[in-house]
Amino acid sequence: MNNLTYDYPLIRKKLEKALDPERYEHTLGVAVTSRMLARIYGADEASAYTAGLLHDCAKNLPHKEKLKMCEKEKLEVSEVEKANPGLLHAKVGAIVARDVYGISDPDILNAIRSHTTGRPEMSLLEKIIFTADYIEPGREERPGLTELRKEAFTDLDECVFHILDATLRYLGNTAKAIDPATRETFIYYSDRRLK
Ligand code: DGI
Ligand code: FE
Ligand code: FE
Repeated sequence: MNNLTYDYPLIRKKLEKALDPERYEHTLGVAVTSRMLARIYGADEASAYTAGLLHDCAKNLPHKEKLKMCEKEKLEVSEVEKANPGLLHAKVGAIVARDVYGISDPDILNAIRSHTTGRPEMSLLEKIIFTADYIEPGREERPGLTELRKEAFTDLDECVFHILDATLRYLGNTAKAIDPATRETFIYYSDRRLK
């Protein structure tokens, strides 16, 4: 249980300045959805709301700035990330959440870091943020989204698997490079279903 309290009005005010209006709306949708999932699955609701609010806090930073921060933090930037610097908003987001928003809870920082690609053996909070990001009410319709929105509240691991499956299909159609983490996460959650 996390006994920390967070100044949500202040966090929201800073986020509203840092993000474009659509991204800010998305962020509120992810935060509330994460909180509902936390209640269903017995995760800490404050952590879920906080991680949901902050998961995209680096989304509107210029690519150059994200790359600079990775260098400063000695974070490795892979070839796939160099070709798709948008991916960096997740790992840079964890740094911004720590340094700009004062978050120290490692589970919250991990949930921000892993929210785009996922990772094998995600914590409950990480799975909640990963899922809420995909299903929040403001997300535009896409094939299977109605079913995923139901499944998120009944079988979280199966929903994580289906989101990864949909993401890999989408990436296959756009010919964008797949991050090894996305593939590893897919294989991990695919293998677990068969056990
Ligand atoms: O930041 P959001 O738009 O809310 O959502 P997100 O952080 O899940 O990012 C979504 C984008 O990330 C979407 O366009 C697909 C892309 N993405 C996810 N996994 C990979 C990926 N892009 C590449 N190139 N490779 C991946 O493995
Ligand atoms: Fe994101
Ligand atoms: Fe998001």
